[in-house]
Amino acid sequence: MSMRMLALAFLVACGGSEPAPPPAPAPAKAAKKEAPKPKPKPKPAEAVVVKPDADGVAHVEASDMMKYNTGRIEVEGTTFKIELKHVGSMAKTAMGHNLVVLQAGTDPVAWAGTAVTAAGNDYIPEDASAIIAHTKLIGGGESDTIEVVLPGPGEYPFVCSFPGHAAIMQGVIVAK
Ligand SMILES: [Cu+2]
Repeated sequence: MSMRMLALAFLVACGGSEPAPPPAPAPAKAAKKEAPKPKPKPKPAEAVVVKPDADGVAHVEASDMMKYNTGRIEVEGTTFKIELKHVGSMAKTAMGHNLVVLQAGTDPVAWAGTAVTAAGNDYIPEDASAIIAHTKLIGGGESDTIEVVLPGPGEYPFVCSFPGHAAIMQGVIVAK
């Protein structure tokens, strides 16, 4: 084979062909992106409902994150118990928590404002007229259980009276 023949053969083999057709469009179904699955969000505490267990005890947790695990306690009747458990590890002087049940209609944040001066009494003010029941002030790893006797069915605010906690650490007891 001469050089000329080789060159021709090369041209025939590789040159002058039609441009390749564009790739066929993928079927619409395959092209459609699957919607990303929404990530499970932690429920805000307000959305978590706590009810008394078989022994009539409503279990509430408080943490080093300055939060209760619930913003709503639902009870049947007007007598029940609340166990407050501090699931954190911080000392009560730094991240103390209590749970104070207040008379219906009491503004928990405004009331807690009157409690900040009562450091000597674990933030339970001398004027206890708005208080229905309250736990001790506790630190990490501690718990306290109290009996609550409500004056009747209705909605009663509860709050932590440790300074600065009331705006976040509050909720409502709904008694039917
Ligand atoms: Cu607190």
